[in-house]
Amino acid sequence: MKHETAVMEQAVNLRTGAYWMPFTHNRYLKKNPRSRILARAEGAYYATVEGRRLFDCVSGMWCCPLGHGHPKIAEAVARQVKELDYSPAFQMGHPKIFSLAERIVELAPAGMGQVFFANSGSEAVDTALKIAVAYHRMKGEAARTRLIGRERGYHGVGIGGISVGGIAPNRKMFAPLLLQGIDHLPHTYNAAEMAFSRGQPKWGAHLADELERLVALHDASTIAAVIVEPVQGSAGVIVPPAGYLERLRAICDKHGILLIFDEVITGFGRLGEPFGAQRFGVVPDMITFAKIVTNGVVPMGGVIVKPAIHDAFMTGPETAVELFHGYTYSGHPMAAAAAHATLDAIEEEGSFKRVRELEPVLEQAVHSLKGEPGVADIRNIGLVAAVELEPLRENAQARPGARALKVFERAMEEGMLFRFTGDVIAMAPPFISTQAEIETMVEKLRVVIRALA
Ligand code: PXG
Repeated sequence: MKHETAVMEQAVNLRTGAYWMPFTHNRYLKKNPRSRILARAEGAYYATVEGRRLFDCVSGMWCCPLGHGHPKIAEAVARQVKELDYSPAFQMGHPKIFSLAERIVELAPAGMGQVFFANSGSEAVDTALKIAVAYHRMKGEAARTRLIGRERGYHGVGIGGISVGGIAPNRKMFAPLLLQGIDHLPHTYNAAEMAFSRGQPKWGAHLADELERLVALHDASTIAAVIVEPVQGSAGVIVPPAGYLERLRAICDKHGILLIFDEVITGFGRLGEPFGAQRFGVVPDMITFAKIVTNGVVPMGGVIVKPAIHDAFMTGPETAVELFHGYTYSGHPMAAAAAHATLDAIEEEGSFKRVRELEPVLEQAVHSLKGEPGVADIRNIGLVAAVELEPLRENAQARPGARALKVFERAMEEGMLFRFTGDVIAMAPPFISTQAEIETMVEKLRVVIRALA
């Protein structure tokens, strides 16, 4: 009770000035913050400080699919803090991080060998880019420095990640900092060809051939790696066309270019398989992950690499450091404990199978919104879906994002916490959702869309 009272008091007396909120409209939110302040969470629901219960339609920010306050994860973390709270990351280790690396390799597609740990998706991405460039140098191909990303790609907010990323507002403020020698593949979204696709669109595999064009332009000998999200998440759920990733793989193989899958969102079950790599049957050379690996409870990210990449560094004197890279908190014991408990829970609860069972439920439900006012497209795969709305217009001028913001706010009144980017409403419900909860989520979205029409 004491704690409850303290939480409520903090909420009533909330002073918002000192906290500069990330990726947030600070001035707008701070005018009326209380509807956005979360006090607690349990299972698939949040509660705001105002006492409103919200269904967690995006699993936190894609990271908490096993539900909040998972007893096994909570217990593992509590035990770990008493047993070994921190262990130096360089030149030292602790048992749980070795066994976690082994478990992650086992879950990954056959052919992966080692894991390098970081603390976020952004760090994982910058780590992978550094490994890619350094790998070629170790192999005597130091001219392979060029990195290729994709339009509308999101790879976090590190300097490397925004350079290969393709979301314009994340780049333009920082233009002088962007890495040199970067190029981008075109994104694969084409409304005319693929609107209202269920799962992978049939059109668009040929867009992978744009990589051949970039190879012809820059020469393969200058290209280190291509990085793509198997499913583009932040850009509003863009599902890869059938055959597209296979073709990227083939072109990378042909030219000795490393293929990196950024699986920060798709890793650990979101697509009904451990990784997107397995879902799409395409094995990259490196996989970046974060988010679900700890169910969002403790920050953790990392890069899974093929043994050939790791082994290329294992040369020189045995007493020399092989890779001059790492973080104070790489492989943090708390994160390792949370990750082990998360992987246990995924196994025990049959999460991958559950996602495959829920996929058609979400697909059926969300596509029933076709024809509702202002709905321009609906896309889905695994336990992810997006509804793209037509932008609001004022005096014939489009106001991007305005309609989705209204939907987001109104949906909170209906007890639903969605995510929106631009005019896309994203859904990535917890794996523990029931069929009824998923159907209700979509029905509430329908109510909101109609109410705002
Ligand atoms: N790569 C990918 C593919 C991501 O989706 C990152 C890297 C960066 O991870 P960190 O842990 O540094 O934030 C991400 C993060 C959204 C949303 O709703 C997506 C992310 C983060 C927050 C919101 O689109 N993705």
